[in-house]
Parts: sequence; structure tokens; C-alpha cells
Amino acid sequence: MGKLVAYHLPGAWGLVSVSPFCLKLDAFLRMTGIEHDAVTTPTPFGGPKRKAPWIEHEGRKIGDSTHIILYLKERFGVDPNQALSEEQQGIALSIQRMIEENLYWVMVNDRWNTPENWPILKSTVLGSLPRLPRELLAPIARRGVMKQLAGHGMGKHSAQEIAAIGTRDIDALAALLGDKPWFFGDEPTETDAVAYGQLANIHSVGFSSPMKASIAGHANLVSFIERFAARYYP
Ligand SMILES: N[C@@H](CCC(=O)N[C@@H](CS)C(=O)NCC(=O)O)C(=O)O
Repeated sequence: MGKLVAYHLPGAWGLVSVSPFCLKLDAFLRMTGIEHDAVTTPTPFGGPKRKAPWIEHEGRKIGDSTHIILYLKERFGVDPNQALSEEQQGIALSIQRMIEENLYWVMVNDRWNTPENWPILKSTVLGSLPRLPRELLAPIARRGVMKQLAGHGMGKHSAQEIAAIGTRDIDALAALLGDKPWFFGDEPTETDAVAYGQLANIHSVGFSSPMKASIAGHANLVSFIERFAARYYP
């Protein structure tokens, strides 16, 4: 089997990557024990979809964390979800979609569209770039992200509405986890990697946000993030 290389955006705030999708893939690779090289890349532009993460394996480049995980499951014969019932698999996909297609955009708004967070963000998320390219790239990157936020629709809401949207997702995640150690019981599954990638990236940031406060208000989610980190990022 050829060597697998996974490309991730850089880390900050004690996390391996500031990108929830990169952190999710890294967590999945650790969970399944697939041998690989993890490479940090300052921008997503080397990826086949110009987004991070991406992998290279046996001469192929594959982009999108979900496509990559589907590929890895098939190619390496791993599946942390194999013990789940069909109903649980349906719930797992719904949780993933809520986190990645909705809550993610609340996080993006907190990071890029909140003036007091911008300087902190610039020096961490773009912090691995040398100063001059960073100063040139930062406003361009920010304009691009604002366009994405508006295109998605999240950026059309007021700050209060966005906070309320994110809080409902966080409350739903806390209710789904309940008092279990992992989302589907006693053993971690892919859903835990998805949730960790996103929740840790809200909880650990160096600025306050309504979402961070919302997670802090759910002791089970805070314990979950700590439990995941202790197990896979000791
Ligand atoms: N659906 C993709 C989303 C990846 C994604 O949005 N990555 C962000 C970083 S968190 C990115 O590279 N954004 C750059 C851009 O959109 O220009 C996945 O699961 O990998």
C-alpha cells in the first residue's frame, strides 16, 4: 500500500488544526490508526478543490474530508461506524450535516465577521504566513469568506440571530450526547471525530463568542472535548 499524506491547515490554541474539517480528518486518522504523514500547509490552494484538507495516495489527490473518509474506509478497510444500526447511521449523517453545513458557518461568522475577533484570527489562522504575504492576503481572504457567508445565507442574519442559530445546534448536540461518553455510547465513532473537530474549534479559540459560552454552559460537551483530546491528542 502506498504512502498516505494528509494536508492540513496549521494549528493554534492547542489544536492540531484551526480548520474543523482538517481536525476531523486528523482525528479520524488517529481513531483508525491509519499510517500516514500529516503535512501542514499555510493555505488550501494546493488541494484539488482549493479547500483543506486533502490527501495524496498512490498518485491521486482527493479533496473534501467526507470524500476522503469514504475513500479511506474502503481502501484501508476501517469503519468506526460499523457497529451502528441503520437508524443510528442516519442520525450520524444528520448530526454531521448539522455541524458541517450549519454550525460551521456560525463559527466562520464568529471568526471572520466579528470586528473584535479579526486581529486575533489574522495572527492565528493566517499566522503561519510570513508578515508581508499575510498582510496582502488577509483582506482578500476576508472578502472571499464574507462572500461565502452571504452566499450560504448565514451572513444575511443579524449577530443575534446567528447566535441563536448556533445555540440551538449546540443545545441539540448536548441533548444528543446526554450522559454518554461518546455520541453513540461506550465506543467512539466517526461522529465523535466530526463533533470534536468543530466543537474544539469553537471552545478553544483565543476570543469569546456566543458559541463558546454556549458550549461552556454544557458540562457534558466540555467533558466530551476533554475526553477526546485526552484519548487522541495526549
Ligand atoms: N466540505 C469540505 C469543506 C472544507 C473547507 O471548507 N475547508 C476550509 C477550511 S475550514 C477551506 O479550505 N476554505 C478555503 C476556501 O473556501 O477558500 C470538507 O469537508 O473538507
